[in-house]
Amino acid sequence: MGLLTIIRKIKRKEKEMRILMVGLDNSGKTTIVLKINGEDTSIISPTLGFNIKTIKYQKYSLNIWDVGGQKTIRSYWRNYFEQTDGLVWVVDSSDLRRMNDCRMELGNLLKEERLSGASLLILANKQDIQGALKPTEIAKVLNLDALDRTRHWNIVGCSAYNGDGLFEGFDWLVQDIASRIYVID
Ligand SMILES: Nc1nc2c(ncn2[C@@H]2O[C@H](COP(=O)(O)OP(=O)(O)OP(=O)(O)O)[C@@H](O)[C@H]2O)c(=O)[nH]1
Ligand SMILES: [Mg+2]
Repeated sequence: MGLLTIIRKIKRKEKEMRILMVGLDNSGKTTIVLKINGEDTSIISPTLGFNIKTIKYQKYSLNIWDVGGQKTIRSYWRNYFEQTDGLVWVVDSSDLRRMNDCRMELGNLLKEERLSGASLLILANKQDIQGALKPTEIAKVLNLDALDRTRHWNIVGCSAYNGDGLFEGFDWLVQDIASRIYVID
């Protein structure tokens, strides 16, 4: 292998980001990943294990880990924490009944030392549904103001159904990670 090839390889590696998608079951994690990748979102079933997808996003390559959110398998989330650059917490903004669960699970997740350096994007998904809580309301319910002061976080309303807000959210996440990781661009 020539030196240039090696350098190119390193460079390519540098532009990789590892993103972990988490949130309660049915919040829309898998739909969001498919939508961002321009894939069909009409047939989706609950994720029982995990899916990994590598997506080209701007000049970056995102390794997206989409894990199942059902209660019985949430304990497996911890297997995916290592080397996470960006954490995407997906909320079903229309699921008022489970907002408390949502807050508690997010709270537990953020106690995790291995995730302490990860940028946190909260996606207030399903904004297309009538009666869905707005991002500001979700921020209140989830008590985001109480997050650790060193945490980089943002909340964005979106709909995986029509795509609204997804790029706004991921643009922020990718820029935030890039500004932390890549000194020279
Ligand atoms: N109306 C509406 N429905 C959505 C939206 N996003 C996802 N859904 C629907 O919500 C259901 C759950 O979506 P999934 O993407 O499977 O949710 P998930 O978070 O991956 O669920 P688990 O894999 O079980 O953790 C599906 O029926 C989706 O079609 C949205 O923005 N609006
Ligand atoms: Mg899923």
